[in-house]
Amino acid sequence: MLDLTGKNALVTGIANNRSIAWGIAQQLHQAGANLGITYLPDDRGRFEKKVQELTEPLNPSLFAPCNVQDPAQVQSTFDLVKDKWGKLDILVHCLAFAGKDELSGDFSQTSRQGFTQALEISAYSLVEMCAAAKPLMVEGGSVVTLSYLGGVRVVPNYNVMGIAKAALEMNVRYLAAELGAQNVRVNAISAGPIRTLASSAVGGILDMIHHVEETAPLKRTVTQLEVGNAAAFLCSDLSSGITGQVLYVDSGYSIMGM
Ligand code: 0WE
Repeated sequence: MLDLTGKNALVTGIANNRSIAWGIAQQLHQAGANLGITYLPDDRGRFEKKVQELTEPLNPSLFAPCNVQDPAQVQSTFDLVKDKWGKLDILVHCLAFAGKDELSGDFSQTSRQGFTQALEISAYSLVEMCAAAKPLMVEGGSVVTLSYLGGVRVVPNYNVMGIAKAALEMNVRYLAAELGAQNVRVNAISAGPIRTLASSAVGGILDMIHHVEETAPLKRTVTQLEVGNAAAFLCSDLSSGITGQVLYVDSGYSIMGM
């Protein structure tokens, strides 16, 4: 059934045990994948220590700093993949950032710098990583990224992140069209709201979660492990005919009109 043994999977975007990327990494490990983990380096090494301790039980065979605002770090991450593994099968992209100021108030007040930064980190980084991964995915492969409903509909305060997710979802389609020729599939998961480091920094996230619990068909939010299971499916041969898609893992919330 769902078998990822012999597959090399690079997972980006783990910050702590609430990260959706952590839910994905656990399910890929359970399915037998060989893991590589990247983390955001900072001057106090906080993420490095936290992510290293957290992921140790999954026995990652690669552990690398990767700040996507630095092209040299992206290149050295994939150089390491080439040196250690020779080939890459799975790339999991769970990276997003907008300045806190941009995630409240009037969207028209989005700054030029805030717009550029949000799109660079949250959308362009997928293009750059796919370019670096392309020559390493010699046996075909699967790329999975994380999106959110705010990229297709207006969600109060999501603001410039919505534009970044719209760009990300279109990146998925253009990348899928290009990379399909070498049997590399590219898909996104649009996850419902989950309490994570990123979302907890957002005012009103608990109200949004309660709204989902009342409105969504399943009457609850989704968990990181449920997103992880969908990601494992998209990374496996079970989804061999699926590319360029956005799969909603949101308790059905997005189908509702009232
Ligand atoms: O994509 C996200 C999180 C995006 C995010 C969150 C932060 C908070 C802290 C990006 N950058 C930052 N920068 C910070 O400084 N989500 C889908 C979660 C999320 O974020 C929201 C949401 C939801 C849901 C922001 C506003 C409104 C709803």
